[in-house]
Amino acid sequence: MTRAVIAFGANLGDREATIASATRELAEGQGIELVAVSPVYETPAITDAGVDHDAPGYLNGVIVVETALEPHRLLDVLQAIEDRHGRVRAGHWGDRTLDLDLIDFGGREQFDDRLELPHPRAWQRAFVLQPWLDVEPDAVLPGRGPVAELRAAATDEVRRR
Ligand code: A4P
Ligand code: MG
Repeated sequence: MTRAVIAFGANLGDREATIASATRELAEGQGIELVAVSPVYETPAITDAGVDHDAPGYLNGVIVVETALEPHRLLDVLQAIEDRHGRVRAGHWGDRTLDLDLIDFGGREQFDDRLELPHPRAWQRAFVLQPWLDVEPDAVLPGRGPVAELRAAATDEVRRR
């Protein structure tokens, strides 16, 4: 079994309901055991142009799992759950009903056209680092360092719900 950290984000529709059912679906997945679900944070949308206070706000958090799956198979599961929740891939960093990103997979570092580990932007995002820190205070992001230090340096706004 490998410990994996998954970040969720939603800024369209009934965000709480989507996150609750996505968490349930993940927990029911073959070869996946839920370890922890973080508190949820209200965060302003980050776009290519920076913070966009006019876009609908996000709910963000992380889910820690133990899994028997290989990383690509876990990504398949995450994308299937996104699709079931009506995710339309419209525009880079566009609004979405549900985004599930694989942040860390047992400390692995790997890269191909479908999957980059760890997630390349997690290290600078308080909306990922803060909830991760809440559930794993000693976590380390491979190649980047302790999550606590990265969180202290991140400047995007997160507000606990
Ligand atoms: N992919 C590669 N590595 C990974 C990984 N570690 N986890 C590939 C998940 N997917 C990975 O993702 C595009 C492709 O990335 C996938 O096909 C997968 O094979 P996507 O989910 O279809 O599209 P995306 O999420 O729009 O792209 P991207 O670049 O991953 O966006 P980000 O970086 O996830 O940013 N603001 C707030 N406040 N909260 C948010 O959650 N999220 C985003 C999305 C922007 N602004 C936000 C938030
Ligand atoms: Mg994504």
